[in-house]
Amino acid sequence: MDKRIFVTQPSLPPLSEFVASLQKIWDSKVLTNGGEFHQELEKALCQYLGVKYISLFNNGTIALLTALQALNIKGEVITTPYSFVATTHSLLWNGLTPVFVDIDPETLNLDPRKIEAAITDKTTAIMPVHCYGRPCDVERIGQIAKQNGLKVIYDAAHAFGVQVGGESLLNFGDLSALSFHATKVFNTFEGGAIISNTPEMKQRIDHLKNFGFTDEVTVVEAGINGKMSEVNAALGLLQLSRIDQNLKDRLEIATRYRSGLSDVKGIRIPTLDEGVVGNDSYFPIFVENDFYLDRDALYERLKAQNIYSRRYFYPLISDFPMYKDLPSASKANLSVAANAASQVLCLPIYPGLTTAEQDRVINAILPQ
Ligand code: T4K
Repeated sequence: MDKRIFVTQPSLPPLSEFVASLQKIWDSKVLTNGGEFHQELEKALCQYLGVKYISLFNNGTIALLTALQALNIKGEVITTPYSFVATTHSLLWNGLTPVFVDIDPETLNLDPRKIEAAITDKTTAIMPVHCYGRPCDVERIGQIAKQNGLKVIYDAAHAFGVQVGGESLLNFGDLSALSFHATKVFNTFEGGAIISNTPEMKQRIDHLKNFGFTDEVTVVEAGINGKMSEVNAALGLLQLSRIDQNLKDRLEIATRYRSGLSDVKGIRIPTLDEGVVGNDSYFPIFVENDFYLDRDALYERLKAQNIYSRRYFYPLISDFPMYKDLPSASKANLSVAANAASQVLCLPIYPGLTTAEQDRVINAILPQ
């Protein structure tokens, strides 16, 4: 049997480099609470990403929870059902009511044309997701938010390094939350961050992620422990030194998949708009009705050949038990998302996936 191929595999620096960083941590005995590696990584990421302020977190979910706290979000929040479940869980953990709005079939993100109809007098924010690192219609969402006095918190877990018109996608909205999980383009084992636009907001977020402490004896808010450790931050610095090569490797794989699969009847591969620099964090294909197999049959066929693709994002978040009874979770309200969830398959993509392995994936999909 051929070697197993998973949907992703984390990139790692040479162990010897990491051991050298660990030695420094062992020598200093500073393990966490905003040590040197933490500060250095914040600076390096601001520069690399082209953002003003960043606050590092222990994971993307706590970053989302904290972003909602930082903006005092209450009541109802408009969001997408087509995402990883952490997006909506962050609302529930803040005592907020998610209001699902359908997605656009091209961007696969919240459809701005449908947002306004979902706004009520309880709506205070929009939480869109740049799904697969594909940019939301940030201009239109920004206009809608402004006209209706709403905050925008982007779940940018997939959007590391993505640019639109030469600018970081992370600069749009009030806040953006990133994930540095092992499965992401840039990983710190576990990790995350919030991007903010003012020094006051960064400070508030930094207080919130450290129990609300502002000094040794003063607690100004009911904060949480969202801090990234020195071990994760040290790893992040090493990962950052290789990120450009990693993104290049991803682009090469995506290009090979595109050329191998673009003429296959019934397989739709979404493209990026002009002016967008993507990150190829995922490689979604959509298995349409005129393909010779249905999506689940193709998923099983790949699995039988030791290729572990994933159905990100099926089921829809709105189909999970804690959300399915919300009025906005109805199938009729979310038909585009339901269709995408029934057709999507994310193919393996990660630096180190060999051309022979890529061809194994392509050949396993081609009609036999
Ligand atoms: N918002 C969005 C839009 C997100 O996608 C996510 C996370 C979040 C928020 C929350 O961010 P974090 O709190 O996680 O920082 C994975 C990840 O656990 C999750 O981070 C990610 N989204 C989601 C899309 O995918 P699973 O359940 O699919 O992961 P798992 O363990 O099945 O891993 C997939 C494959 O990756 C494995 O088959 C093998 C490989 N793998 C995985 C891990 C963890 C490795 O080779 N090494 C590893 O350490 O959820």
